[in-house]
Amino acid sequence: MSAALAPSLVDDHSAVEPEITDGFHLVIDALKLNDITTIYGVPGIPITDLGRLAQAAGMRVISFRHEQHAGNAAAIAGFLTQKPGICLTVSAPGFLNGLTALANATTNCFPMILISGSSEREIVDLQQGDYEEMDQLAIAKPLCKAAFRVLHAADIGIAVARAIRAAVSGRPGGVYLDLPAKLFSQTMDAEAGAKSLVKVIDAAPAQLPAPDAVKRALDVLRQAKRPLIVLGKGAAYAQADDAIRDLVERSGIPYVPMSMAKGLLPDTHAQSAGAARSLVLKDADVVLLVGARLNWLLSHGKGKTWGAPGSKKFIQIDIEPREMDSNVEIVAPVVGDIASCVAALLDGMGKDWAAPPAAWTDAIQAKRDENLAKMANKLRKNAAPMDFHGALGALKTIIAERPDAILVNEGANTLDLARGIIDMHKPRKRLDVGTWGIMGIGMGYAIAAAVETGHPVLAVEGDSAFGFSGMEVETICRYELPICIVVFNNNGIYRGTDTDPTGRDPATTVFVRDARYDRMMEAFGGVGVSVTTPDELSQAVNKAMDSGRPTLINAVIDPQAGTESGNIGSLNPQSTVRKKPA
Ligand code: ADP
Ligand code: TPW
Ligand code: MG
Repeated sequence: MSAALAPSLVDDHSAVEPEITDGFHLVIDALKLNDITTIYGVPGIPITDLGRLAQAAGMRVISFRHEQHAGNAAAIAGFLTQKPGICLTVSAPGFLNGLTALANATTNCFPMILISGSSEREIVDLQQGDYEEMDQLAIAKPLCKAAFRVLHAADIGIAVARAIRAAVSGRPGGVYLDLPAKLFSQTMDAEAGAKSLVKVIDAAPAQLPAPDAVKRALDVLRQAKRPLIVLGKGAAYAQADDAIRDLVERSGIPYVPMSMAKGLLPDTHAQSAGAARSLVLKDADVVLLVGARLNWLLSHGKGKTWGAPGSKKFIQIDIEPREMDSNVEIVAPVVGDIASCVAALLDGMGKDWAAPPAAWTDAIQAKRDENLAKMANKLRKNAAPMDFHGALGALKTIIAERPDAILVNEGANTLDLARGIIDMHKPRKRLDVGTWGIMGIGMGYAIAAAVETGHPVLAVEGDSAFGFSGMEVETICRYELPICIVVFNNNGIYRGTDTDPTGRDPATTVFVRDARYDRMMEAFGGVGVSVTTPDELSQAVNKAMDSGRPTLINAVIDPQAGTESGNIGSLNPQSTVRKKPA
């Protein structure tokens, strides 16, 4: 070797030193490769650097104040986009905080992935008392669709791919991905690492219904004298909006939307039987369910709600075969994805489909007009303090004028009355407590709705409901999100008038009287307003939505106006025995 070559040999040696990657980078690369661009979470050991590096890699990382709200954000991001929303948490306590959201997502059929750091496997498994020790995989398993743990950096690619596919294929739901601390700093050759990543092809493949099933369904539907279509949030999720509109309009069949399917067709549509719901559920002879389960929200398909026993035939479109016959007999199950099923029905209907008998559609029209007229007067009341109807009348107008705004809604009276009063005009614009009737989704859903869509968000919140996620107003201010929160402040849960019979403490259902929730928003630099009339409310909301600034409006509602448990008082057991106060 000549002396002149020696130095360059040394240089070459450093140039060929293999490039390395590690667990942190592989997780981020795997998500990005699959077009996942946003993470919702709370930092801490062992995932602090993961969030930091993800942000540096151009991902949006939204840091919350509590994991449950980050998890709810991920879940509703999944509903809105058909891509699994990602929630990132620390081990044990952070994981458990996120788990409620994962279970809620699974219950609601929303795709999400909870990625949680976990503690040292060897110590956890021997129960030797590690920092934040917990067997998280075992705990997550019964509460989600699938749960995976990754021990080797080389498996990160395949694990992320499996998690994505599990979340969005078939019936969507929550997936848990357990990443022990040691995994993140494991290194491997960068090229081998890149090759280990997997891009998921066709994550939610079309599932075509069998031709026989489609024919059977059309035969039943054709015989109907009083047909009805029920649209559920599965239909909203499916993003088959045009096909669903065609099905409704070409069949001429009246339809009822479940709460998160409102706006799939505008609530003002001539065929909407939403305002005659009791009548149509009771009197219909054939009911076509599209992405709606016959669970408690539809009285399990039986009982008084559904009229005389045996008076109904159900046709059901759902991607989950086991949903069929879950509560009552389904005479025509159509198993497949909604887009494919609805397209097949449209195909089979042909050009000569006869509209339902006028006796049926006229009766519905009459009932609907009667109910809407009864409601209209109540909505115009401009009194102080407001009742729910007066306040919601103002918000109904605002949503009609701003149909792109997303409405988030939770509470009891605040929920049930808003659902009935506020018409929705576009698909996937109403996000609410869903299948569990869970309180606490408000700020998480509002934040993700703003982040994912860029549209303004109006969150209509009972004062109790708001309290479950209220601290996230800081998150809203920090990210300067266009969210206007209206707290319906009636001093409590259902009503603000209960008292402790012994006179010792506040009653269990009441809060600090005349609280000023608006000041919570001001504390973080947002806009706070307190209003007492529908006119003031209307002005304040319009101003907030024009400006796009984080705003909280404390809407003073008559504490006597609500009813216990809102619309579902019948599910609320009450003792008939009342002993004398101690
Ligand atoms: P709602 O509460 O609005 O009545 P549910 O959550 O009870 O609605 O029902 C939603 C249903 O939609 C679930 O049974 C789910 O399996 C189904 N579903 C979700 N996505 C699809 C899809 N793309 N195609 C077919 N069915 C779907
Ligand atoms: C996680 C039980 C149902 S509705 C509600 C509670 C606590 C609050 C109702 O009061 P709010 O509404 O929001 O002020 P309003 O207009 O009637 O006064 N914990 C969870 N979920 C549920 N559903 C509850 C408790 C509940
Ligand atoms: Mg209240």
